[in-house]
Amino acid sequence: MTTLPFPIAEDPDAATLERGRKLFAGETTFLKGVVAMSGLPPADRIEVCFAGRSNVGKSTLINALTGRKALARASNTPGRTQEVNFFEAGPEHYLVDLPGYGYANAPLDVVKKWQALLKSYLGGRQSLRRAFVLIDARHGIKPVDDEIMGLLDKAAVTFQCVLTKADKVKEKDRARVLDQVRKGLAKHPAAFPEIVLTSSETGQGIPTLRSIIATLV
Ligand SMILES: Nc1nc2c(ncn2[C@@H]2O[C@H](COP(=O)(O)OP(=O)(O)OP(=O)(O)O)[C@@H](O)[C@H]2O)c(=O)[nH]1
Ligand SMILES: [Mg+2]
Repeated sequence: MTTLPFPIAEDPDAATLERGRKLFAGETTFLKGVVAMSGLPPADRIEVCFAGRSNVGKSTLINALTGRKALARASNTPGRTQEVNFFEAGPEHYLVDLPGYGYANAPLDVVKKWQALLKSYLGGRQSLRRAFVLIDARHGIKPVDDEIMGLLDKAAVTFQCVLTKADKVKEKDRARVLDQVRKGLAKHPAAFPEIVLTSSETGQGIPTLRSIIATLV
């Protein structure tokens, strides 16, 4: 049997699941929203961030991980998250909700400002252990995603692809999109060799993602 490149992450063992559960069982609190690199908190925790196109489900995923309905502001209006938002999960972890990219309808100067911040954050944050790059499971990797992945390659930031909205994928599209995503990831040296398939709606993949975050060192 040949192993597929970029397999979907398997369910963690019971002990690892428990570490993930524990990390997110405590309170997660909003620390601050940052609009410039100078506002970043000290880089003294294990930090993970959630990047992706506008509306892909970054804020909703943070809410699902933390079990809070409205910790991170999610909305149907693309461009909802406009700052780099820091959340404290336990005493050692930061979760970072990023502004979406690839949203064309916001005023250009505003978009330019977020994008510049997004890029300097992704390229220049020492304590960033892993970037989760969220991809809509219905649509696959778009050119803007590929651009961000290229930036992460250059910055040598390991990134892991998280497919979102798995509950919305039609069975007939699933294999095709996965294939497209795997081929796209194969071009990126910074891509972590496992994909996480998630749905914030059904909870699919959420315990796995919690465990992945909890076991980063
Ligand atoms: N069905 C379904 N809908 C989802 C899922 N995740 C997010 N959504 C919906 O997608 C929309 C956008 O979600 P957000 O979490 O605000 O997206 P975002 O990536 O934070 O968007 P920006 O902040 O604009 O970059 C909302 O209407 C969510 O309810 C999911 O797993 N399943
Ligand atoms: Mg958001």
